[in-house]
Amino acid sequence: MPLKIETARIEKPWSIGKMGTSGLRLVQEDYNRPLFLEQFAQGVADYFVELTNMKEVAENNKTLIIGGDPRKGNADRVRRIAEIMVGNGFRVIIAKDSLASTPAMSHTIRECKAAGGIILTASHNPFTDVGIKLNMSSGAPALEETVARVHAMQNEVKSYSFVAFESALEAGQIECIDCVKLYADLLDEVLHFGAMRDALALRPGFAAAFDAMHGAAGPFAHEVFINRLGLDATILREEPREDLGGLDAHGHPLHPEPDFDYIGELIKLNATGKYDIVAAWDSDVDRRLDGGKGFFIESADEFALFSKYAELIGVEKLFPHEIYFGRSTVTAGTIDLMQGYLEKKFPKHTVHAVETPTGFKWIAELGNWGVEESNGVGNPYIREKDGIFATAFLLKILLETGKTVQELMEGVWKEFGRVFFTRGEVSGSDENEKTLLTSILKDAAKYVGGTYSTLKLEKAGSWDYIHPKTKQAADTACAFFLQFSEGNTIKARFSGTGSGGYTLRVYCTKYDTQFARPKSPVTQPMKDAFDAFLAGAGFSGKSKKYTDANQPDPYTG
Ligand code: G16
Repeated sequence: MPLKIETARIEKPWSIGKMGTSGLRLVQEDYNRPLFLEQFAQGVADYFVELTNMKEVAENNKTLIIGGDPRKGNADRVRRIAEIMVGNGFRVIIAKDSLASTPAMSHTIRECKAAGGIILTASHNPFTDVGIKLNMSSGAPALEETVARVHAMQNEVKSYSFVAFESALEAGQIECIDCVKLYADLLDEVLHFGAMRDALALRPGFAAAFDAMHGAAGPFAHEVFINRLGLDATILREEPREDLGGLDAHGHPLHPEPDFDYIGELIKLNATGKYDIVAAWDSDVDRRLDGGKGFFIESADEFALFSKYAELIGVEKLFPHEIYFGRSTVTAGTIDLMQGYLEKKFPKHTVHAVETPTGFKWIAELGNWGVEESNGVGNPYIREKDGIFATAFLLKILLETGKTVQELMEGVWKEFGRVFFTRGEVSGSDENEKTLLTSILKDAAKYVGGTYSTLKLEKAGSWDYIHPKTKQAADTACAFFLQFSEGNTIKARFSGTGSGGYTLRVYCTKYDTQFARPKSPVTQPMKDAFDAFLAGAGFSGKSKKYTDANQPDPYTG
């Protein structure tokens, strides 16, 4: 039977915003406005129709993959979007139970040779927000040009086409896929689970504690660590839940974010010293916070460790001549310190330690071997940052070396030095405040020479991305920087993932060869200098919520 394609008009189309750092994130109420999702999806369909008509594509490139995190309403949204994609001539593969991690979606797109994927997640944002990300046939997130085109097309939509879900299913135009299995198979190939199991058998008592934060991580972690590796693992908040854990004691929605503010139980377990490895992952499992035996690892530091052991996963084989070690510019520059070491390690390659704008898409297009400030690290076998991969790779390194997490990290710091790092924010809801902050940061150079709290401002400006391959410059400043005395560096940029108000993210870094020092006294002068700088420039707000506030510190004095 031919499929019955229905078309319906959208009498009053919405003005749809442009995707930000990663997808379009809005509060639930906004996504739930009548026909908003339909208009959004039709615009995406129009884009993929244009794209797949434009180039010579393989037959199955008329396929799209759809899935996402478990947040409220997503299962219904997956169905609705699938109906619309079929209505526009696509075959759709949806993740089993609609549930997939972002890295597993990226992998599935590549495996199925699909034209792209639609990932329903607002990532670290609470369940009160909804988000949709768009990934391309490479598995990587859509870049600027695509985002702009989709945005334009979404705002031209006047009607949408769809096929009823059940009949599309019956006709084989909608299929289901087990992304968990597909993803676990990939990690097995990359990390050689058999060898890891053998190593674990020689380490009786080796234990793990994980926090899946009631996001999509539970089934992936269970399959990889318990079913396939046979690890003795406790998984906190394993069950995917619509409310991602619900509200905290003060009635605020919990954030499914692997950040010290939100993983109290895991911090307690780690403090017992009983667990060789611990980890938490966000709702779409593309970020992680790893640690073990009382120690937690900073994102950039862990990537330095991974780079030191990169051959264990054959990174050099993935890059024919040039290896790109990426980091978003606001991430601590530990990898930059390793340039010489990496050149010796990979003598047949040209090694580039590249700074990119924030947004993992920039690292994905360079080969996906990189790190960013929000606890994301790449899995170079796919095209997204990947939380479970990071933890599993750390596990492999622990098993290969027989060292603890702290011993491994101290080894890296002894060799290359340590970049102390913390991230805070200035946030509010007043657009005028945002405008004022922006102009202060844009004009920061005029304050050079001034002393703020205990530090002197030596240099200020913006950091603009020059693409390392095309040599093209980015349109806008990717971050503002303030270089203070004694190597204290602050970078700042506005968040592109919020659903209301503004958040200026503030990143503080300082390099030191004396790594075994408590962190707070190192970062405090930068926070004070930044606040004094803002006050001096006429801004009344202060920075707050620094990530080191609740971070357990192994060094006390
Ligand atoms: C996305 C991006 C990341 C970025 C993060 C936070 O991740 O891919 O590069 O670090 O948002 O962005 P912002 O600072 O603009 O809020 P995810 O995991 O949230 O999709």
